Amino acid sequence: MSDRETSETASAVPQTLSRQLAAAGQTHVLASWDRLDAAGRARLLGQLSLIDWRQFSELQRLAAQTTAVLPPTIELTRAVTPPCLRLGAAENSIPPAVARARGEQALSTGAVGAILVAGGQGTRLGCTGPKGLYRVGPVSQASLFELLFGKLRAVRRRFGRDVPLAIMTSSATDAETRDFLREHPCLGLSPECVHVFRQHDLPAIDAASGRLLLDAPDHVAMAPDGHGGMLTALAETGGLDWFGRHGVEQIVSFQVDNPLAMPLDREFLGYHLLTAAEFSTQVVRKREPAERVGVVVENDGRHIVVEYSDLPGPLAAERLPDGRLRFHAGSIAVHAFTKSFLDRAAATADSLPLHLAHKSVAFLDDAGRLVTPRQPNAIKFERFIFDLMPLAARVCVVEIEPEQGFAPLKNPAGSASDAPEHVRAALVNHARRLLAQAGVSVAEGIDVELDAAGILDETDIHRVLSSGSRIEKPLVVGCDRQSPS
Ligand code: UD2
Repeated sequence: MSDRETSETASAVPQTLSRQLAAAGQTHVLASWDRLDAAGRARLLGQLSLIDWRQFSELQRLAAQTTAVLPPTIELTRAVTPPCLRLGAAENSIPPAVARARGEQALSTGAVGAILVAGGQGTRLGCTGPKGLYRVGPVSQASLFELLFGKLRAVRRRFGRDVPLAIMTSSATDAETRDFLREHPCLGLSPECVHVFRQHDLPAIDAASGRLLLDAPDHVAMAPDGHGGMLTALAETGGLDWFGRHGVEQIVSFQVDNPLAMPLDREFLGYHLLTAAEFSTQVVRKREPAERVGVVVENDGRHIVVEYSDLPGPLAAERLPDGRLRFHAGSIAVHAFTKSFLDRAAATADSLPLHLAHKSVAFLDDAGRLVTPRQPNAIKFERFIFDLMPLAARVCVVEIEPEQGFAPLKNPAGSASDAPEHVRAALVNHARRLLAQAGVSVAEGIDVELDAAGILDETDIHRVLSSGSRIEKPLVVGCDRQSPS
């Protein structure tokens, strides 16, 4: 439906759409049409016009399947955990110093770009706006966005080249993210090196009837199409060409909820480049079956990530004779791709499989009352970017320690794991460890934080604090010479 058609239709449903709704058996979404005002009609039409009606019957077919998820595309019983390089490990086939030098070269020639996925709804955390605005800096109270953008600024300061950043938003986060970046101009990144793009939504489908659900008279229940939506959305908004114009050859991607993420780690980039991988990924050792991380597995040279919700319980719990979990390469969703691989993948982005999740979705009943079901009543659909892994000619898996680069913010305060207090503690511990390596001691019980934009590594710490100094009060260790006590 064209814009013109939409704007002319405050009073009537366009014929094309009427036909599509009738063919799909979804005319019930117009039940309140006669009672809607012009704004409500425009809102509903706007949403309906974004639904891909050719794809809809496929969504219904999938929703009717008895399994909640698609079966993994690999024979798991014969799969193994692939060999991993370990960050900083002397026994790696490529010496860490060599990898690091290669990564530095890539950063200093401006060949690396980044994608930050920030379209999730933060439902578990219980936040309504974009998660990126959540303030988690233990001393600075900086938001996730500030902490993560800071890392790119630190790289620019060291290597003199911008890292072009594409940020993926969704219907749930787009407006507020854009407002925030306008009010705080790109958080110090060069505006021409920031590309904000929005992923698509997919409708939720009533599990029993296969029908669309309305959660308001003028609103269909829909949800972002998963971080795999980045490929289509990036290509559609010219993002891949934009990276190309900036001279980007390698693209890292990372999630907004992990302030310790180190997608631009030089050694990681070096392994990615020196192994000529099309897809590299960081993992942490998964220790308990219930940890909510996908696992990287390999079978006959093919790598895939099996999401935690897709891994059968007995397989998740299986252990090797040495006590490690059989599937222990826990994905933390920090990836590196060659740009040419993403270009190739974008041409067939629709072929990323749809993952299904049974969710509880509020809906209007036949009497127009809003019902919030306690049990899952609907199917939601998502695509995952890591499903590109089996398409890559070569994959490189790099294990890091969680203390170095994984502190996800998922749950509200007071939860057993991944809550704000755990993330803050992880940031403090990280700062303490790096400060100790730089010969700076910190008094017991004192919170310290490394300024994300100011401190890339030990060298930067020495620019502001000399070895042998001691921190006696809460401090954000930053770029200016500081008084520690
Ligand atoms: C994700 C991974 C899991 C593990 C874990 C580490 C998936 C499917 N699972 O689990 O294997 O790596 O993270 O923390 O990736 N997002 C979007 N658009 C969407 C959906 C999500 O941008 O439509 C973003 C979201 O903002 C967040 C990230 O993707 O940054 C992860 O989403 P999640 O919180 O739903 O994934 P989670 O924690 O179940």
